[in-house]
Amino acid sequence: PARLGADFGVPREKLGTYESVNIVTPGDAATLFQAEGALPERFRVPPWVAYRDFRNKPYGVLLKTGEAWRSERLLLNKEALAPAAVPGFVPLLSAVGEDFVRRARAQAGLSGCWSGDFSQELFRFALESVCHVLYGGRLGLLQDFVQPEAQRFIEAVSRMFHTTAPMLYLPPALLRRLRSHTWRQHVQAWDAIFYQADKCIQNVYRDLRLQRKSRQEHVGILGNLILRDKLPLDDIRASVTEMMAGGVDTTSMTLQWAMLELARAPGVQEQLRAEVLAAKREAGGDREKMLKSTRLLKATIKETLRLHPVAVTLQRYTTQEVILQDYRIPPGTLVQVGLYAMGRDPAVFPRPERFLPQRWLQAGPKPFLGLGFGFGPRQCLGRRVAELEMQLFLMHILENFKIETMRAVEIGTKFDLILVPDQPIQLTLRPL
Ligand code: HEM
Ligand code: 2DC
Repeated sequence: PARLGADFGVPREKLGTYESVNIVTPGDAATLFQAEGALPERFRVPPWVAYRDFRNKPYGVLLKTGEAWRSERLLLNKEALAPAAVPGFVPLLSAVGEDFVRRARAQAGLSGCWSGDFSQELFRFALESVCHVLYGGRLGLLQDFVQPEAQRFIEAVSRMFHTTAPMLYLPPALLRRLRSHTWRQHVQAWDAIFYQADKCIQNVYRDLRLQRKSRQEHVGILGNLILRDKLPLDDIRASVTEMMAGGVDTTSMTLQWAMLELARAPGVQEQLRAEVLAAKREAGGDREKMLKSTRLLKATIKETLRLHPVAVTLQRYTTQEVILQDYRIPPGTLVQVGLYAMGRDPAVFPRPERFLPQRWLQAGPKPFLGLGFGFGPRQCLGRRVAELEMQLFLMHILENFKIETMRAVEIGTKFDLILVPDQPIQLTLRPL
C-alpha cells in the first residue's frame, strides 16, 4: 500500500490540506519513535516557515531539516542540553528564582500575602531566566521598572503563537500571497521577536569582541557558540532567537499549572515542601546537590506536563513502514501522538483526573509515558534549561511560601497553538 486511503481503513484525519494518522497509546508511540532514523522530522508549522521565506531569514534548528539540521543540532546540544552544561546553568537560574521570591515577599509586604493572576510575572521570570543562560547577563525584569522593550518581546511571542493557530493548516504558498489581517499581525510579531533578539545578540557579540568579559565569567550559550566558532553567525542567531522566543510561554504556563495543582492538593504540596527542606538541610544550600535528591519535585513537573502538556501532539514523518494498531502505515506519513489525550486516558494513567506526582515514583518501567518534551534526537532543545528553571523556581517558592488558590472553579484548556488555561488562574503566595 503506497497511499493512505479509505480502502485501507487507516485511522486518519484531514487538517486542511494535511493528512495525518493519530495515535494515543504508549505502545504505538514506542513503535513510531523506535523506527525514527537519525534525522527525525516533525510537522513544520507553515506560517513560521512562510515568515522566514518572506523576510529571507535563515531557519534555525526548529525549522531546519536533514543533515543541515543534524550538524547544527549536535553543536547546540553541547551548549544547551548536555549534562555537562548543568553546573553552569544552576547558579544562573537559581539567582532568577531568588529574585522572584524577593519580589513576591515585597509584594506580600503590606497585606501579608500576594494574590492575583501571575501570568505576566511568570512571563518576565521565564524571559529573564532564558536570557540569563543564553546571554550570561540580566535584563532586570523582576525589578519594579520593566523595560518596555522586554515587555514588547513578551507580547510579540504571545501574539506570534496566537496568530499562528488560525493559519496552521494553510499551505505556505497560499500564505505568502495572503494579505490578511492575521498574516500581517503574524509578520509584525516575528519582526519584533527578531528585532529584540538581535539587539541582545549584538550586545554579547560586541562585549566579546572588545573582550569586556573575561573568559572566567559566564558568557552564556551564545557566547560559547561564538567562541567555539563552528557555526556561521547567521545560523547561531537564528537558533538563539528561537530559543529566546521558545523560553517564554512554555515554562511560565507550566509553572502556573504546577502552582495551581499544588494549591489544589495541599497534601502533595506539604510532602514536596518536606522533600525540598530536607534536601536543603542535607546539601547545605548547594542547589546542584539539592537537585539530585528531589525526586518528588521532578515527578511533580512530569505530572504537571501529563495533565497540561504544552504541545497538544508530537508529530513525526515516518521514513519506513510501521505497523500501528494492525494498520500498515507507509513511509512519508505524518503521524501524531495525541499527548493531551494520552495523558488523560484511564487505560494509560489510572485515575487520570487526579494530580498524583507519586505515580511517577512507583516501581517498574514507564516506557513512552513522560513525553512532554518529545523524544529522541529531535526532542526539545530547551529541555535542560526548562527543567532546571522550573525545578529551581518551585524549590525557592516552596521554601518561602504556601501556595493557595482563591477559587474552586474548574479551569479548562484552550488551544493557542500551545495549550494554555482558558481563563486566568488566581493564586495566592503566603509567606511561611
Ligand atoms: C521543541 C516542549 C521549553 C526550545 C519542543 C518540542 C516539544 C517541546 C514537545 C517538540 C519535540 C519533538 O518533536 O520531539 C517544551 C516544553 C517546554 C519547552 C514542555 C517547557 C515546559 C523550551 C525552552 C526552549 C525551547 C525553554 C528554549 C530554551 C525548543 C526548540 C525546539 C523545541 C528550539 C525545536 C528543536 C528541534 O527541532 O531540533 N519543545 N519546550 N523549548 N523546543 Fe521546547
Ligand atoms: C501545534 O498541529 C499544533 O516548543 C500542530 O518552544 C502541531 C505542532 C507542531 C509543532 C509544535 C506545535 C504543535 C506546538 C508548539 C511547539 C511546536 C514545536 C516547538 C514548539 C511544541 C503541537 C515550542 C513551543 C517551541 C517554540 C519555539 C518558537 C517560539 C521559536
